[in-house]
Amino acid sequence: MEDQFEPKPEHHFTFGLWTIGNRGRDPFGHETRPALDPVTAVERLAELGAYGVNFHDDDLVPPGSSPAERDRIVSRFRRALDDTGLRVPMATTNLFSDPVFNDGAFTANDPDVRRYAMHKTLRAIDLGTELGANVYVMWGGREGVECDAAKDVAAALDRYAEAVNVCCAYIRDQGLDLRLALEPKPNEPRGDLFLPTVGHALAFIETLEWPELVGLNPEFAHETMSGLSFHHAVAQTLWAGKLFHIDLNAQRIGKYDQDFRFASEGQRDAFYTVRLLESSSWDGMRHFDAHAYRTEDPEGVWDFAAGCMRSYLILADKSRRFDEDPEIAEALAVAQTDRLGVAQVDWTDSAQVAALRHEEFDPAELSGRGHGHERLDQLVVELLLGVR
Ligand code: DIG
Ligand code: MN
Ligand code: MN
Repeated sequence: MEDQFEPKPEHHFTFGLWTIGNRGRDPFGHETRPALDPVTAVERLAELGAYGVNFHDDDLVPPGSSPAERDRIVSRFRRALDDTGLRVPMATTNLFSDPVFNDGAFTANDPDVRRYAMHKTLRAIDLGTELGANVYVMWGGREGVECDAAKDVAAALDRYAEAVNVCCAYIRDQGLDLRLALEPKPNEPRGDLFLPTVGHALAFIETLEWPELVGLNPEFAHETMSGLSFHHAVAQTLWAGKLFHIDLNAQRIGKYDQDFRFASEGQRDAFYTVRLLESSSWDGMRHFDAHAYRTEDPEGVWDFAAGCMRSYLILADKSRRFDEDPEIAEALAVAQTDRLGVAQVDWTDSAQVAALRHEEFDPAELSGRGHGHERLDQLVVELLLGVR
């Protein structure tokens, strides 16, 4: 019998080369796995039913490669894509590994470093679009500070905006079918990062020259690190029309960026996130920006990748069961969830606003109305525990 949770390309599951290629190094230990050939990554992801693969420029073309080596690498990678049917929906730049970015890339105090970071990004945009990417992620891993006296935050945000505007200008000038997706994170590897949450990033986008070209790539672990609800962050990003991409993984509140296998932690937030993506019919990539435990051998990496996709499909099935469950439907009615979507006052009608000011209310009667949230939440818990 077919496994109903078997990943297929139409599910739009993608992985970055740096995720399945993560070699297990951490701040306190060396690599535990050998390097993964990008072509092998493509072949194994295709076997597992993934839709696509993403990369940072340096993941595919090692820094310092000659133009001839670059072309050879790209041709070989493209052959693997053609042979397997795997796509490249997203690309991004590594502006965090090279020591040159130790004080930031777009927000480095040194203008020569800022110019180099923009140059590297424009080249990486060419590489990504050459292989078919139509979303370009910008994660500012080094855009931040430890020594607060050394960094003028307003000036840093001006420079961040300058770099994003330059990239948008390049996209427009080259006529590229590409949109930028900023990826917020509160800290790590810098003490504090600029654009730390979805909220900061949404406000930042509105200051840009071409805000319509710029959206977000929210990450489960990054909002969770701050103790925030990830699915609320995604809901507001969708509400703002700015969900251009998403980084799915798992994370425990208050810990370092764990980038665990999707749904291995935070199952409730993961469930509501999947429910949101599926019920909003969002057709973007379900990208897993995560990696296998350091304990895993090379084969364990593919257990990790399969687990990410399988758990997503299981939670999508739970969401369908939620919609079909009569007791949950009844509990939703008691909670009046359908009434939140109904506007109450046309603020352009002065008579309505004035009438509201003089309307009579009985707060005591209003406060006595029950909501049935305990029963509703218990039904959801039982759904997730597999007894409904
Ligand atoms: C880490 O969360 C970041 C980098 O891996 C990459 O730039 C981005 C793409 O998803 N996520
Ligand atoms: Mn992360
Ligand atoms: Mn990420």
